[in-house]
Amino acid sequence: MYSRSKELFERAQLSIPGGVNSPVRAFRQVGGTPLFIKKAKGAYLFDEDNNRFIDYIASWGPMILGHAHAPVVEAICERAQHSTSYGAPTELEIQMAELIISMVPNVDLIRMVSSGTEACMSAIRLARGYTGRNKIIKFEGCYHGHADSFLVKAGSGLATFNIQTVPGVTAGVANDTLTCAYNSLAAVQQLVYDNKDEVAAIIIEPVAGNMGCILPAPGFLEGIRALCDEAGIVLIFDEVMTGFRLAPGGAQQRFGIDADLVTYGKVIGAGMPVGAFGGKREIMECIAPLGQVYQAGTLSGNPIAMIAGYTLLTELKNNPNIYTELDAKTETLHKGLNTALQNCGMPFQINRLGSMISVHFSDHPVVDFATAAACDIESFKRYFHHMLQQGIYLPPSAYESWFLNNALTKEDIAHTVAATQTFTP
Ligand code: KE4
Repeated sequence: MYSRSKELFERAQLSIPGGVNSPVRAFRQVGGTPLFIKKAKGAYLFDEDNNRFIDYIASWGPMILGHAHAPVVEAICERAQHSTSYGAPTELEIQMAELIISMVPNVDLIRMVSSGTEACMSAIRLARGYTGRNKIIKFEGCYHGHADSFLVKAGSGLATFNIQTVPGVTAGVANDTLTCAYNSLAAVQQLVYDNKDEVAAIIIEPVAGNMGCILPAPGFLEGIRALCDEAGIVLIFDEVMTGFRLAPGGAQQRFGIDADLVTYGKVIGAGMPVGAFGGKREIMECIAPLGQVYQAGTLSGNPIAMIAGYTLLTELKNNPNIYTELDAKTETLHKGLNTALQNCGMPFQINRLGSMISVHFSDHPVVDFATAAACDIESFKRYFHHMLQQGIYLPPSAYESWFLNNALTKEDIAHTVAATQTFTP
């Protein structure tokens, strides 16, 4: 079934740490051999043993219209003939910036980078430079990439591997990162009160996707917005996951809440390495070469990544029905899973917003990292492998959101529900 992946995984570990270039791919929480993927098309992955899987990772979000989406592939192939990078400005970067600014609220200026980590790292440096303050507030279980300041009680792979403090992150850096529970407005208010005039930024995933999918409680985001206004704190929405997924204008549009800075990744690059950070002109003008807050990148805004992202975002902008379809597919999946799991003999929770969804084996609502971590991870592990055997590829960790793509058919959703029906913990 997976003999070629087993062989490749053994070989990969001879030259790559852990055999993977990103830890979450290693199947460490769920066990077994990570599958090596040969190709993908639409909603399907094909591994090196020619097994086909319905894909609920979508490269951790980017492949929102499915794999090898023809307009994107054609645009990349055409553009590559004119070189893959110049290290000089191009009209394409202007077109990309103008397109994003036309789609999302509250972004006057935007800077392209090459990953979500770079976007979030740059945004907090900018907030610190703009305010002259040192501390940031992040939420336990949220993940903003692997920059030192974020590796404090983070989600995603850190939660998967139960890494609470990361060797190599100095006490000095960690001490400037304050944390509290997601959905606890009182805790955030207390942190701001206890660190008066010292907090530069509050950075938050407006829908958390790195401890499973966790929705903001009613009033939570609004309360943080008001707190930032009162205390002169920069509110950063990390929309690396939610951007261009929850709506063309992301979570800002979906919730009608204005951030001061927003970070993007994943969908913005259509699978190519792209991140971005943007926001209010008065803040963004502190970034070099206009201001003193330095930030740079050899491949920032490179033409291949730009044409891929530009092509995908243009299709999303011109076809807003895609979001209606995607939300409807995810709702159908949600209702189906809810029915299918009734008879599995285990208490469960399903969290969903838009096309982000996650299943937790728990008898209590999952509303923050503590409740996510208290779930039955062993049952998730068994569910993951049960579904894999049925040709369904879920994220290999209970601390990840699932991501639907619009190439999924009703039959794919029905098969996912039917496979869940036969799951017995
Ligand atoms: P990247 O540096 O991996 O492009 O983006 C970091 C990042 C920032 N903010 C949010 C909300 C994110 O979810 C991420 C990255 N997400 C993980 C999946 N949970 C990427 C997968 C991986 O680490 O391989």
